[in-house]
Amino acid sequence: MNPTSTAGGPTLPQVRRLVTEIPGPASRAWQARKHDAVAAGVGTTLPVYVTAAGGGVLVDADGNSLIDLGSGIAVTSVGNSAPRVVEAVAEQLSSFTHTCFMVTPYDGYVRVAEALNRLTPGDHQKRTALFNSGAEAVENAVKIARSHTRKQAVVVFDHAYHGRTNLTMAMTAKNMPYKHGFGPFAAEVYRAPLSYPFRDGGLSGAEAARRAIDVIEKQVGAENLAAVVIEPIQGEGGFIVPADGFLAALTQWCTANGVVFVADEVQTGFARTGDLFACDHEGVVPDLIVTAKGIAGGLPLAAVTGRAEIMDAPHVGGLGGTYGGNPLACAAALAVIETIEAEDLVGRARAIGTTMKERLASFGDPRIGEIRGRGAMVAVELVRPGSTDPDPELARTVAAAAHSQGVVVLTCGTYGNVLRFLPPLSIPDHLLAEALDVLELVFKDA
Ligand code: PLZ
Repeated sequence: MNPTSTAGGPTLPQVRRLVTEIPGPASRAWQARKHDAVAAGVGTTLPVYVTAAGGGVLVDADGNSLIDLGSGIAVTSVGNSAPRVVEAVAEQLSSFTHTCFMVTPYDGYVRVAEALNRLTPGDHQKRTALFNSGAEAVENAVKIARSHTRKQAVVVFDHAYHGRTNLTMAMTAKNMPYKHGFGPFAAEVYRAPLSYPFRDGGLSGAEAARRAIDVIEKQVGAENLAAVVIEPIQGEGGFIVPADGFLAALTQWCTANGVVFVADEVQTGFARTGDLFACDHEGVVPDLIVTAKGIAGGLPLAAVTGRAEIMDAPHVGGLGGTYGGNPLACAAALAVIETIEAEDLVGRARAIGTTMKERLASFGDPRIGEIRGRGAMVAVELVRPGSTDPDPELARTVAAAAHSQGVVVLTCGTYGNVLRFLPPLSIPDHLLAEALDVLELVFKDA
């Protein structure tokens, strides 16, 4: 096969094949040019330069074919260059690329809004507004909640990640690398304790919610609070699944106190967790839901969807942006939704999750403190055996070894000790099994 072939998508051979060390000479040459051309602050986890991707593989400039367990951080859930996405975007591309929806609109935007209103949790009347990135959408959810409630404070949680813009840096918990040296941060952002079953002594969902609500009531006050913003399963913070009932208790408190409950489903949305949205798992109905990443198969798109009376609060012209709901991204999103429904990717995510959790458990490794996640959003938290002391060194070692064996994995967590897996839902079973074989060996050697 021609190693420099750029034909991606599902036509790529679904194999792990290493023809050079990782990264190989061509990637190293590009990395040297990157060093001279790109701002140092933009880091790279695994500097293989990709030329094609699809199904469950990434092909690099040296002709290596790597198994993808990252999906570009939970974005290409339908697969890279998924057929319906390619076709829909190509068609849109040849019609028009941009007009600006705020100037002369087009139907793709409206169709995406209708689809999101239909698919997101709850059967109340909804409205949607489209943006470019997760962070931008989170900012807009806060603007909308403030406009609706005429209050200002925002509550977020320990270990939260909401983005890198000024307001979302304030909302994100972790200093390094996201915030360090970049302050001052936006005002009126307060942090409450999360439900983190592995580290909070096994508080029940109701107990953890009570603890959070106490902090909110004593330190903020419902009469000042516009919104509670939470990831239903935390992503960057460590794939932390709150105890059952935690989210439901928070939503109830919000409803009773005139506070907008915002679910940040940027990482968890669009079939990733084995439900269309993570909130669906417990039947939680957020007032506003923020989506991005998996929504458009790799094209930049994000959305805020929610109760009509909240969404319609800002004045006409108060929401927008040049590119929000770009026609190509909207065409991609409609194709993604069609793909999820036609290929039952919700079911596929569940099956992937079951396979992964069973295999990871079979490693029987005492340094794996917890295997957690839902659907195809799975992680292992690595600790010193017999304790909950984080072992970030092991996470780094295992990730680096997996990379050198051609398996793309990511780390996360406040303590950097969580190895996370976000395979594209288009990954074939044999590649998933092979990636887990590699991980088992890597754990043995580490
Ligand atoms: N909310 C829950 O996961 C993005 C960040 C990677 P943007 N997560 C990946 C990095 O290091 O920058 C994310 C998220 C949740 C918001 C965001 C922000 O989404 O599209 O990156 O702005």
